[in-house]
Amino acid sequence: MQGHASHIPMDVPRLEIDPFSEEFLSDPFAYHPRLREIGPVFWLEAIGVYGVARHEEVTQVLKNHEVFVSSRGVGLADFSKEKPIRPPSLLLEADPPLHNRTRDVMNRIVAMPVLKGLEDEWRAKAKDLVAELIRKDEFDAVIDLAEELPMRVFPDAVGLMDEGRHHLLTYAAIVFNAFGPRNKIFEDGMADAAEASEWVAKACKRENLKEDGWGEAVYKSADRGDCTHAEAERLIRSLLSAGVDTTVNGVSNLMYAFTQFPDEWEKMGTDQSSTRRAFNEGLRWRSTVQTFFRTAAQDTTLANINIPEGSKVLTFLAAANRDEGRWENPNDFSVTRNASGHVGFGHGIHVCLGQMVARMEADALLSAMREKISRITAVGAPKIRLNNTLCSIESLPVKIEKI
Ligand code: HEM
Ligand code: OVM
Repeated sequence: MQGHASHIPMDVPRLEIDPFSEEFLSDPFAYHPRLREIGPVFWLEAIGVYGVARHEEVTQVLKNHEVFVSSRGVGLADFSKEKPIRPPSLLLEADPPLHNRTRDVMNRIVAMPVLKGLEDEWRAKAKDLVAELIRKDEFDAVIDLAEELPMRVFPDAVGLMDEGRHHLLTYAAIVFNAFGPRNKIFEDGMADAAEASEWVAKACKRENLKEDGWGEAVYKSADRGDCTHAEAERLIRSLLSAGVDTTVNGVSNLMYAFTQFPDEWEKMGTDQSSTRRAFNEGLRWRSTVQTFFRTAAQDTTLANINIPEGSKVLTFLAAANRDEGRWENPNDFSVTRNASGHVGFGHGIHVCLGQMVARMEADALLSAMREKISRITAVGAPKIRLNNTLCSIESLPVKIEKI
């Protein structure tokens, strides 16, 4: 079976719970305390991999990219043994020196001056959206809000063709499911896979990208010789894979946080330092990207435990972000907390390329909302969407009070 190492380690605590089971993924936060308590490193029998759930070991694994590599896949599948479902990402699934080169190319595409040039437009779009929302007293914070803003700003920034943009969310769900095992959650998501993948492949082609977007900018880097044209196409695929579903669910999870802690909304100001702090705290409190794997490229030790070459190690980012050894009252969502040091965007050389993009979307939305809305409360139970990697919400009915 996939992921099953032949050896069973005797020197680490072993856990039966499957972190990709429906029970676990329906409420991962209920299981995280056990993962953190059992020891700094544990063995997950159900999938035959090591796990780390404390802030200290999660950051260590992510920092030590020479030993804990990404090129063998950041999902359960070991690319040295199994064929990946798609050609590997040149960023996420690459090690130095390739990664240095591709990351340099892409850092320039989403550099601060580029983003600053889009800020006014994004803030205006956020204000329009909020004006539409506050005409109603109740709306769905996922469908009407969290899915709307990223879909109004991101595809335009990349310069994507207009037709078929809805495939972006389907495609991302498939990509994030594929980091886990080939379970029912993965199979169910594969229903629309062919169509969505074909659309994404087409959207990444130079002839289908608009002149003034990030996509064409990547091809211009290739014209200058910073990467090949085939690499440019694959790098644009990274933007399409990681750029929408992440921010959608980042906003959904933040709105869920506010419904659970309704007094926090009024404590947040409209200025950038307030909205930034709140979004960061949302990512700590309910991390959108729950887990990523690494593969040990050599025999090594972690917290004095031997990890043999070829072992997969599952890093529980979301659990690290609620480690009581690192955070005070970690289960409280507090917009005044300084959540920096959270690993919701990862850590080390693979730290999120698009974090400033995500932050700018969130700032625009939160400040526009906070200017018009004094309180947000839930009016129905949220509906969770199961995904092997993402903490995802399908529906979150809310009621607002206007200022
Ligand atoms: C990497 C989370 C938004 C593009 C990562 C990683 C995490 C993450 C945890 C680290 C992966 C690893 O260590 O293996 C998030 C979250 C987001 C978000 C929570 C929103 C709230 C975005 C956006 C983009 C993006 C908007 C595109 C503009 C990428 C790319 C990588 C990455 C390309 C791979 C970087 C590399 O390997 O060097 N993200 N992300 N992300 N993210 Fe994001
Ligand atoms: C990529 C990619 C895909 C999914 C997620 C991600 C969170 C990156 O294709 O580079 O980062």
